[in-house]
Order: sequence, then C-alpha cells, then structure tokens
Amino acid sequence: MSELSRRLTESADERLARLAAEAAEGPTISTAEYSKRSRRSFLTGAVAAAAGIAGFRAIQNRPLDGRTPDVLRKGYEWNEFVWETLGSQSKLAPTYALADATSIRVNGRLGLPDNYDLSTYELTVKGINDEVLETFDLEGMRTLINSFPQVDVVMEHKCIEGWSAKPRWGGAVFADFASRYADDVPSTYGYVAMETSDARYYVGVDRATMLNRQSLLATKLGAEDLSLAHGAPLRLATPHKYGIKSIKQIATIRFTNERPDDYWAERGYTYWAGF
Ligand SMILES: Nc1nc2c(c(=O)[nH]1)N[C@H]1C(S)=C(S)[C@@H](COP(=O)(O)O)O[C@H]1N2
Ligand SMILES: [Mo]
Repeated sequence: MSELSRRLTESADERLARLAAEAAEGPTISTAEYSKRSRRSFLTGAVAAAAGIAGFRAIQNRPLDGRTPDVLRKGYEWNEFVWETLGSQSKLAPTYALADATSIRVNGRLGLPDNYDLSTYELTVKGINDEVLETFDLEGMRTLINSFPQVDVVMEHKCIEGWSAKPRWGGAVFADFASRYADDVPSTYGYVAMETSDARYYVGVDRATMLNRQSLLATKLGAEDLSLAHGAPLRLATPHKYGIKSIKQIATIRFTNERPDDYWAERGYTYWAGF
C-alpha cells in the first residue's frame, strides 16, 4: 500500500500514532517558543479584535486538535483570509546580488529517503480532476525546466523555526511551467498541491502565490545542481512563504480547486505560512 492510500484509509488511532511518530522528526521547536509564535500569529491576523484579548486565557483550556488549540486553528484560517485579501502574494520580495548569497543548511528530510536513486525519479503533472496531464522521467523533467527562461536569483528563505538564509536558486518560474497547461486547467484553480515521490511530504500553496514570478521550480542551488538533501532534482523556492512550503524533491504537481493536504498544517502550523 502506498503511503498516500495508507493515510486515506487509516483509523483515527493509527492516524494519531503516525502523527506522533512523524512530528518527532521535526521541525523541532520548544513548546514555549511555539505558543509564543502562535500567539503572535494569532494577534497579527487581527483575530484579537474579533475574539477579544480576554479570550486568550480560555484558549489554553480548549480541546487540542493535534497540537494546536482549536481556536488558534480558526485564527490561522482567519489569517489566511486576511492575507489573501491584502494581496501580499502578488508583491515582489527583495532580491540580492549574487555575491551576497549565503549557504543554506539542510533542514528537514521528510520524504527524502536515504540512498534515493535519482534515476527512478518521475514527475507527474495532474489536472483539477486528478487526471494525469503529463509525466516526465529525470531527463524529460530537466529538458522541460530548461525549456523555460532560466532564473538565477538570490532571495531570502525564512524557516518557521526562526532562522533565515539567502540562497541562490536556479531554475524556472512556476508561472511559465503552469502556462504549459493553460488549455487543460481552468485559470480559476485555487491551489497547487505538490508531493514527494513517497508522498511523505506534501504541501498546498494558493494559486496567487504560485503564479508570483518569484515562485520557482528550482533545479539548482548556487551554481550547482541541487543535492539530494536540498531536494534534487526539483524543489519549490519562494520568498513568499515560510520554508515549510518550499517542498524538496517534487514528484507530483497537481492543480486543484480544493485546499490540498499539507504536512505541517496538519500538525498545527499555519496553512497560509506567508507574510
Ligand atoms: N521534502 C521535504 N521538503 C522540505 C522539508 C522536508 O522536511 N521535506 N522541510 C522544509 C523546511 S521546514 C525548510 S526550512 C526547507 C529547508 O530547505 P533546505 O534543506 O534546502 O535548507 O525545506 C522545506 N522542504
Ligand atoms: Mo523550515
């Protein structure tokens, strides 16, 4: 059974056990720091105005859904609505001179099996009814990405754990890739879902962010091809979301109207994860 079908068919108890095991893999963050950030996000989202600061005490006693008090989860949904309305995802983030690029640590290996054999890589592109639009083997994917204008840019990468870096990414603009499917995918789709070959890491990102020309399908870090640890052969790079959304080793790209499953959102992090 694939990881994906296991996730879809597991019982509630199995799901809890799996979440606990997977959460142990990180990103790690102390409980105190996490609740501090949750609170900050809660406040920035202007939920404070709606809920009243006095309500915060009560939140501590609310039932837990995963690791996040349910009211905070609602706060995240509200945040998403506010951010979407503000339209921050259509602005451009700062870029930096190539000489100012920094190295970036390896952070997060979910969905990146040890000894992954790149020659088995396959990219599947799916439309809004889950239909397969195209598949590419490794060389096919490289040829595809190289057929688009190449970007070589330094942008900030912010990890939700509190560190940032200025990696230099090379690859194609996602919007150029998406335009290849303009005849197959209605332009009103809501999200892009992406997952690793083993489906153990998966993200959903709203269409406006994906179509921002700084959202890249990267094949290079610095002047080199991505290493396996940094997400070879293909990863997302975007300065508009926290690093949790910049999925490494993308094997499926699916255009969809429904909000896709998202690994860290399921574990209580913000779904929007943008700024
Ligand atoms: N497949 C996969 N992609 C992932 C992760 C992961 O665990 N698995 N972690 C995310 C997080 S939290 C961050 S900060 C960035 C880190 O990218 P880097 O390892 O290239 O620094 O990858 C993101 N993409
Ligand atoms: Mo991260």
